[in-house]
Amino acid sequence: MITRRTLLKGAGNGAALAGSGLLAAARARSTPNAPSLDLSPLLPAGTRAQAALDSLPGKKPLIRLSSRPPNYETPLEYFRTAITPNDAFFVRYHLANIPDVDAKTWRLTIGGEGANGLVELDLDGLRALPQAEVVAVNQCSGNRRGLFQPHVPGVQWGYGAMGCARWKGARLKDILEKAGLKKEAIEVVFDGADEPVVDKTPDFIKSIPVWKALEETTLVAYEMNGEPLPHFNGFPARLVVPGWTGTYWMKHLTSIKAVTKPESGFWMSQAYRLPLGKFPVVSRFVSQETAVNTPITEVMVNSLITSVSSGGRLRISTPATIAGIAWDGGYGIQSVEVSVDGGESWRDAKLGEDLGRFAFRMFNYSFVPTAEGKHTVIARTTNKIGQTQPADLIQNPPGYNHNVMHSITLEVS
Ligand SMILES: Nc1nc2c(c(=O)[nH]1)N[C@H]1C(S)=C(S)[C@@H](COP(=O)(O)O)O[C@H]1N2
Ligand SMILES: [Mo]
Repeated sequence: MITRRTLLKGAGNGAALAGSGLLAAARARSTPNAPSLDLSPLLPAGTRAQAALDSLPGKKPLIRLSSRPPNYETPLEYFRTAITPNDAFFVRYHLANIPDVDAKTWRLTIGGEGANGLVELDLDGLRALPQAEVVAVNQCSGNRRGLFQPHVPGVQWGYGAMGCARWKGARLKDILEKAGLKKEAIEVVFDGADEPVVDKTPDFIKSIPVWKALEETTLVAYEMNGEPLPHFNGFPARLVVPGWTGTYWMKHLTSIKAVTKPESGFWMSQAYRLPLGKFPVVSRFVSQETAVNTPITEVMVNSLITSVSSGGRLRISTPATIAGIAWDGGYGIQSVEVSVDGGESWRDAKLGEDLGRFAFRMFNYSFVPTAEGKHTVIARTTNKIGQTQPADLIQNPPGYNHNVMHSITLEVS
């Protein structure tokens, strides 16, 4: 059970650090051991009544939103570094039957009517292909759904249905080349080893357009932050689609098919769709568009304040740092602005190391609070193509693409 007391306690810890100027030191420390107690920052009352900290095998305690299928969110404190540790990386599944995949017997088949032949790769065969690396954010389309007002149904994610890792694997284009791609191929379709428990639930099958499949940065990854993929993040191999939301990042990948007609299964034709024209999307999936909706594609420009939780305290006349992370769909971060007066005035934050255009970019802003009382602190990112975070939520029935500016309240005394 998450009580008001544990929430306040969690917030207080961060604030004490900020006030004493130890925040930078705390951020510099490696993986924190104790998960944050701040389980439901700013979420409408009751939406996450079932949330609790719980450990899956091989994982730190994460925020459990459901266990069958496992849906576990990363607590805020793990976003104080640009790379999210494997054992704290969020877990999202649609289907409850998730087999332990044996690396020795695992096979990946590549074929489909849009390919010239059928090829089978084992793990050694995959590893023998030229290796590529990319640091990229994997963010669930429904990240922050729990913050939607009015409420929308679905997993009530807070801020942590995302993570950023260094992925290593083979380029999908090199894998496709093994089977040979026909000119008529328009999409590439992916399936994983997990299955529905009940027959009437459709298998989780996803596709991407051929142009996205052929991008240098689209990988079939077998390593995450220098380690084999954790079981719950897709062991032994998963698709990595930098710039696009997590739904396309097929885990426990077993089948790749090039096709000449749009994939029509439930998870493409019914789910993960957005009303047309609502979001400033550059990267389109034209073969899946209809007159009324479009599949979700790229990640929206966004940011998150992670150095301190809402409700924290700052000491007057004492230097304080507001820090966090910024990211977008791969256009690159132009600037992060921070307001400490509820949006009246804005100052540029300092940007941290650039780990590549698909990665989390850290930011920090230091100031000395001079007035007592409540301060509303807000962060706003602008990317290199001029997209910026909205002040108001862009409503949509499935609760996707929440990228409203993150706003927290701090008490100065
Ligand atoms: N096999 C399989 N792959 C999957 C899914 C799934 O249910 N099964 N869910 C997708 C969704 S919606 C997301 S957001 C990401 C989450 O990746 P993670 O669990 O490694 O954090 O995996 C994607 N790949
Ligand atoms: Mo997702």
